[in-house]
Amino acid sequence: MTVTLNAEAITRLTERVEGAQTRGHAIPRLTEEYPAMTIDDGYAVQSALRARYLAKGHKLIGWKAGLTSKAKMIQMGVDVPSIGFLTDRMARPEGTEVSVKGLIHPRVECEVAFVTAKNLSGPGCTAADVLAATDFVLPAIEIIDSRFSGFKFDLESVVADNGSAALFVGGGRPRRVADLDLPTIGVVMEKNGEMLAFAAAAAVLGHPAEAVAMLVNILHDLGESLPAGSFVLSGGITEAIPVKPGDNVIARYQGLGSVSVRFVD
Ligand code: 0L1
Ligand code: MG
Repeated sequence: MTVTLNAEAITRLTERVEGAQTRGHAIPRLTEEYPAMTIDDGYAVQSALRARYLAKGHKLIGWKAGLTSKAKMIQMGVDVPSIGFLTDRMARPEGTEVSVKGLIHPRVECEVAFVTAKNLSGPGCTAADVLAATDFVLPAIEIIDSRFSGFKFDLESVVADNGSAALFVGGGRPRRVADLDLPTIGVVMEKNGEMLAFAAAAAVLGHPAEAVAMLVNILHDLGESLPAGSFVLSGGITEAIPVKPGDNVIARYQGLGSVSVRFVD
């Protein structure tokens, strides 16, 4: 870990990100004030942010891998995946209306979610370890929201902003991984009846379980592990699609059913 920021700077940045997330206002990327900030500094802010939410009674229910497909990396101009934490307050039920109130510039991503049955820890966690520890997988839509003005950001700032985590919806048909050829599963994303993106799950690091293994190894570097019963988003399979009130989004997963969300004010 190469943490260069002192404790006071980490606290200040954590309060700034928390304010932007909870009040829904955009802020300049953190590297404008701290140009030498490292990705590990970003994770130090993210860990402090997690501690603040948990102290307020939010429950940690899992983690998200982000920037795990070429489409997302190209879209965002980065070449390294990231992770973020997920809490109970971010979950929304499938098929219901999801309010975008308090979100700055929401976008949707279709992802494969994993639910674990055994603890996983790094270093050296592999995709095979992940598959052996997985209870089931299910389709999910992640609603991300970057808090940085004008979408100007960099990986250091995105990591501090918890990987743009905002809301997520799981649904479709949960399946055992042994019954699936996960990388070949096709996914189609539709908005308002128009097909906007499609890809196979292999777009996520060749196999979504690779993204979960990567996440577990980053967790190890942060002094954490992944407990049994965790919900893990493995990363957007296609590029992210902007949404606004009135939009209907449906993600169809071959053999896993579909997840839909209607966005409202
Ligand atoms: O879920 C993700 O892929 C994280 C994306 C971070 C950048 C963005 O806001 O799109
Ligand atoms: Mg995502």
